[in-house]
Amino acid sequence: MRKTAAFGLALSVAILGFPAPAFAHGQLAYSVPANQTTVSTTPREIALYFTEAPAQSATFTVTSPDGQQLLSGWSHGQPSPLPTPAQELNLVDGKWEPVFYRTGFPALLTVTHWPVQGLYTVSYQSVASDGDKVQGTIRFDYQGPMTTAPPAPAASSPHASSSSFPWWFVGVAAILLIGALACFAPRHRRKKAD
Ligand SMILES: [Cu+2]
Repeated sequence: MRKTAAFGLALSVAILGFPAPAFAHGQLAYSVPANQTTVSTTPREIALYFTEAPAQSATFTVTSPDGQQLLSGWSHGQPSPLPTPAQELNLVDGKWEPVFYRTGFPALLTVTHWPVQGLYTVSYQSVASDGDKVQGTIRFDYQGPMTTAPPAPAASSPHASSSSFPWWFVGVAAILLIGALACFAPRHRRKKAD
């Protein structure tokens, strides 16, 4: 009897102290490539599907078997149906009720290149909308062709920089500045004349 009580206490401490992933929200439900699989193609990106859209502040890494960082950026993708519903638990009137999520909200991670074959590690770190920690790691075995790194974004490549830099913003800022100067300058002069 005492043993059972002790076990029950230990169990509740374990549950309270170390919440299982199912107790947390906004978790990873699915990925392409999937965890613990072998990849023989050359994906341009890795898709991580969460049960809610990952926070803008989420961070990701893609690490090659030899430790190279290969993430060049990420974006939110189109929500799409999960192949199998993901279960999370919601506390309803003091009871944990299972909730099934059928839609995945992806983070699309762009990979610079695939320098070697072997075990790649993808990690994610975010915070769910209710404050739950969202973090974990997936691994897959890349057996596709090795690809080379794209040319480094050099300063001698004005084309690349002009396409991403919002020059229109500079134009708008300049117009606003000129407008502001035009408004303030005469008043200042008049005051001085007085
Ligand atoms: Cu939660």
